[in-house]
Amino acid sequence: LYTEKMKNKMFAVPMNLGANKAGIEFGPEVLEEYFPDTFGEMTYIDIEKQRENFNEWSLKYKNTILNTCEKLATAVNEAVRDGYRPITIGGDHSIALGSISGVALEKEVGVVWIDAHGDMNTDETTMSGNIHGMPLALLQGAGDRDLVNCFYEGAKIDSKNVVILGARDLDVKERDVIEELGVKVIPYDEVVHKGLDNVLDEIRDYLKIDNIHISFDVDSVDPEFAPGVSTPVRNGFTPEEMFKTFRFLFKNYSITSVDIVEYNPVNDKNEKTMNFVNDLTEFVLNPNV
Ligand code: 6HN
Ligand code: MN
Ligand code: MN
Ligand code: MN
Repeated sequence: LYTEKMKNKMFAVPMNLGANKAGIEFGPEVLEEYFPDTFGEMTYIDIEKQRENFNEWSLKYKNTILNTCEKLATAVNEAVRDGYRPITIGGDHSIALGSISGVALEKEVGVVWIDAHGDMNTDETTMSGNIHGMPLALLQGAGDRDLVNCFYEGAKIDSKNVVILGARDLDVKERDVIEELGVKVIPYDEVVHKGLDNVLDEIRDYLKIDNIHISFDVDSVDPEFAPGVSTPVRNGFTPEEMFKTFRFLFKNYSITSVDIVEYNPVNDKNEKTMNFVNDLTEFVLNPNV
């Protein structure tokens, strides 16, 4: 086991403005209600709606998202300095701008972004204006200046230390941003063709950095197993593949911090997604690899 046993500290961010869809904001409280043993000790980051909330079409709710991400970054940063592994439960994926900024001030981290999407739009390429489609670009310094400068000025992660795993729905202009920055993308299709074991070995050869932040978007998993998301895309990971991926990452890297985002209880079926998110979080809290 590479990752030392670390104490965990959990944060809950009931944000839905980055997805501009109802339901995701209930994720943390539903998890806490059903699984108090796993989620009973989360520190909630509250979302104060800013007066000029709806800024402009291409950056919906920018002020509120930025403000929330800065609060989350401050809390996460303090946890890292105190020797904890921060686990952030979403909420939509815009909050990764905060969690990763908080970690990155203390430690140089690489990022494994597990997602059906790339989340690498900028305000110039976005077709939705939804900020949850942008955090990975922002963290590399691409996009709106105010958001790029969240918590502290400039880029938080180096593009060569980033892997997007499981993508199968990239926007056309988003692909250009990915290419310009030179981010490695392993589409889910490639996982199927090469086999997960080979793909994981490839990640180990590619990411030459010890500290890794895992940003896990529940929509990376196939909607058959995890329908409770806001932007489902077919042909995704099985839960077994995801456990294997997490086990591999915890075994081979020092996992500084984890996000688990985009769970939307309103869209769930037979509590499948809720149970999966609980099982995965249990692993993260106590990684027996
Ligand atoms: N997520 N690429 C689309 C957009 O609106 O920019 C979808 C983004 C989804 C973001 O799932 O975290
Ligand atoms: Mn995402
Ligand atoms: Mn996604
Ligand atoms: Mn194919």
